[in-house]
Parts: sequence; structure tokens; C-alpha cells
Amino acid sequence: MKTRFVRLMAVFALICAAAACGCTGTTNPASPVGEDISWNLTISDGTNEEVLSFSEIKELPAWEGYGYAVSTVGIKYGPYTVKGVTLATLLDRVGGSGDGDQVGISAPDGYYWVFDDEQMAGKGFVTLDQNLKEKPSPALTVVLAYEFNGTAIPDGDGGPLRMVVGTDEPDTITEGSAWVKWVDRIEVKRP
Ligand SMILES: Nc1nc2c(c(=O)[nH]1)N[C@H]1C(S)=C(S)[C@@H](COP(=O)(O)O)O[C@H]1N2
Ligand SMILES: [Mo]
Repeated sequence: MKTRFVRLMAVFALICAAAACGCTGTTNPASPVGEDISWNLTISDGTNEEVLSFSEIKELPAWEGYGYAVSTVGIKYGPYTVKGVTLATLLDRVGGSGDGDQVGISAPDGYYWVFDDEQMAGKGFVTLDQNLKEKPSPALTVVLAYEFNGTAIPDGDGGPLRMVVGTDEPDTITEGSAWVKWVDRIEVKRP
């Protein structure tokens, strides 16, 4: 009876160890975050187009900071630590953006959002404090994010690629409407 109990405990300990190292899961913890995600992003200036895969996007110079948003119904999400590529870096691939340009962001569900030239420079956004009271804006960065809190962004949260209006400090909330989920196309429109 006693040996049986010891054996049971040993099996239990093994299962716990396997679960802790991720051996029972379907994901491989040794592979970098979101390495095998298949998703393409098209960047266009109306004439030239470039298609980047998820892994090509991750090879571009990364931006790291914070994102904290509120939906129109007042639900806050974040603050997240955010990793991604700035919209400016992505647009450099089709000649950049400048005065008077507008940048349209699209997703497969038909959602479409436009950033103007002021917002591309990190200004002209509504910013709120924790109590959702409007406060002066710190410098903001428009980022195409691929990680929230060090993990690939789940589909339900708008991954694998989601727009973020990001900050260098975690205490500023921005409006969720600009946080386009499932981004698959970025197009600069020059005047
Ligand atoms: N692709 C896509 N992105 C989107 C939306 C959408 O309908 N489609 N809604 C936007 C709005 S208005 C808000 S408030 C937030 C809501 O984010 P949530 O769905 O994670 O709560 O996503 C934004 N991004
Ligand atoms: Mo919204």
C-alpha cells in the first residue's frame, strides 16, 4: 500500500515537471515568440507595393514601449509592454511619409483607420489619465505591434499585427479606435 502511494506520488511529480517545462503542450517554448505565424502585410504608396511576412517584420528595427487603451464603451485594456515596428519605419519602404500625407490602415474585417501627418509625428491624439480624464499628451508613437507583454498577440486581441498608439511611460491611455486589429494593409496617400 505504501509503495503504491510512493509510486503514485512519483508519477504525479513527473506530470507536474512535464507541465512546468511545457512538454505536454503543443507549443515549443524554445522557439522565439510567434516565429511560425503566417501573415502578410502589404505596404503601398498607391503605385508601389511591398509585401512583408510576419517574420520579415520582426527583423526590422524594433520599437519598445507601452500601450494602454480605452474602448468607446469605457473598457480599459493594458497597460501592456509593447514591441513592434513604428509606422514610420514601415513607410520608409515605400518612400516615407511627409507633410499633408494620410496613412490608411486596413484589416480583413473591413475596418479602416486614417492617421494624418500630425499623428504620424506623435501629436494630435486625445490622451487620458487612469480616471479617463483628458490630460496633456506626452510624445506618442504609432506602432505596428506584434507582441504584448512579451507574447505574440492572440487573434482575439487583434493579433498577429495590431496598431498601437504607444508611449514611453505606462501611465497614458489612448483611444482604442486607432488600435486597428488584424492589420494587413498600410497605404500612404500623398496630396
Ligand atoms: N480590425 C478592427 N480593428 C478595430 C476595430 C474593428 O472593428 N476592427 N474596432 C476598433 C475600436 S472602435 C475599438 S474601441 C477597439 C476595440 O478593441 P477590442 O475589440 O480589443 O475591445 O478596437 C479597434 N480596432
Ligand atoms: Mo471603439
